[in-house]
Amino acid sequence: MSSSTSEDTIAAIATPHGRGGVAIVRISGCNALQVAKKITGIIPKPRYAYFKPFKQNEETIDEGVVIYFPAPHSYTGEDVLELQGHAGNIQPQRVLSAVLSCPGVRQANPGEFTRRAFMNGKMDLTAAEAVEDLISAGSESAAKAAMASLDGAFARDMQKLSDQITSFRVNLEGCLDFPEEHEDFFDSGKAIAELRQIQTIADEAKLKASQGLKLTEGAKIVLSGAPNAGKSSLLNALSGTERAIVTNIPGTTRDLLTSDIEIDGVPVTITDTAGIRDTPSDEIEAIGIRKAVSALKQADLVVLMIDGSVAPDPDLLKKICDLKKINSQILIAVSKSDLPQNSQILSQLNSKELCSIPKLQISVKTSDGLLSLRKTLARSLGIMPIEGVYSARSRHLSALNDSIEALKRASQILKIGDLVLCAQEMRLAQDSLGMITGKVSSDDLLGKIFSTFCIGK
Ligand SMILES: Nc1nc2c(ncn2[C@@H]2O[C@H](COP(=O)(O)OP(=O)(O)OP(=O)(O)O)[C@@H](O)[C@H]2O)c(=O)[nH]1
Ligand SMILES: [Mg+2]
Repeated sequence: MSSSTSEDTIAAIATPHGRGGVAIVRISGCNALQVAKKITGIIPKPRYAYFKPFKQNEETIDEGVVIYFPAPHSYTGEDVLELQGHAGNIQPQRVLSAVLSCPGVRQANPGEFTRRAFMNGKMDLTAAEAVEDLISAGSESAAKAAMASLDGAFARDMQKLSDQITSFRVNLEGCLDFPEEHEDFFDSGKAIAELRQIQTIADEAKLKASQGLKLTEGAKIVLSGAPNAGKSSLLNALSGTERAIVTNIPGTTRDLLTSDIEIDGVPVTITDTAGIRDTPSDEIEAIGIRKAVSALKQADLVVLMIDGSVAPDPDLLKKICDLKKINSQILIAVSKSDLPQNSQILSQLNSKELCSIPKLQISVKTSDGLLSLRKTLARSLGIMPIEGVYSARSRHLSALNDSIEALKRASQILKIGDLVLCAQEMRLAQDSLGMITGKVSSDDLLGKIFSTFCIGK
């Protein structure tokens, strides 16, 4: 890849909007030095910091530090200039306007600096995407995983996998080119074992990436159940806050209430909902129930709360089956275990229809069962605390899955001795890996990826 592919010079504010210590206007492209001359009056030496007034048409609009990073030793691989001035709601915008008035400079699009870094070979696609994941990390573990990807851990695993596939393909293709020497050249037993080893590496990478995806995307848990079941009490207990109003009046929660917690490092949003009942007391409660149903559809996991201390709803089983139709990922928490429990409820919940749903008893009053609940939530959400996790996105997982599927097919085909088809599947497996790191990419894909970035990155 060439070290500079873009003709126009781009500029943007690289720091967050609002009050703060410093705001940085970043400029990248071949006109960066002219911008330095026009705004600061100097041609800065590479990587030296100068304190200068920033001027527009003789008027001093700010003052601060100017640093110049010539290509290719910069974030984007192009000439980069940084103007570090005062932060604030207005000031950085004034500096940016002055920069944009320089010839050949335009406002950067979202993610355009990082896109240029990728195009100029400064980073592969997993690292470029990790930049955005790092910025939007919702937990320390998510930030750690994003940093691992930015540091190349994901790309290295993909490279290792790709290298193994290459060496396998070299043997295989060699054998196809010289079929008469097939017998001596190709040991099918060894090849099957080698392919198994490649599949193991791919499966390990998938596990790390799928945990990374959970860290990047987080998870959504929705609390559901009849009025007074204890949903809001549980939201408060899990989040350690008094986020929700708790009373013994059925129908206390009307609107959706959310709280962000962490489960084994994964950022989880818990949504408390209006208790669902057939006869809402008024229109407000009815709207709340409709919103609750819509939240249920989008949840990764629904915690259905059932008050274990009262006589069961005669339609309990039907209601659980109806809920399963809205969202099949359910966990049942029988609440108020500190009070005498109604034996009918427990026997109904043990019925055959519900045997596949995890169930546990909890008490928010005594905290009994809350630790087990957190563990069960983690298990139900597929959260596994494993080493070496790197941040990933669903497009990575789907490409990795495609690769793993192609490897599986290759392995079956190899066993029946069709080397031509096996070679084709191995090529497909390798191409899918290329989609992850960006060796195989299209403008469309890059457009989609970088458009989700913030401006200035
Ligand atoms: N003894 C006991 N009482 C509880 C427990 N959890 C909740 N409660 C009580 O049950 C009542 C209802 O609790 P909420 O958390 O408001 O119930 P909810 O499901 O949010 O109710 P709605 O908002 O009306 O749908 C309150 O009086 C709580 O103090 C528990 O574990 N033990
Ligand atoms: Mg409530």
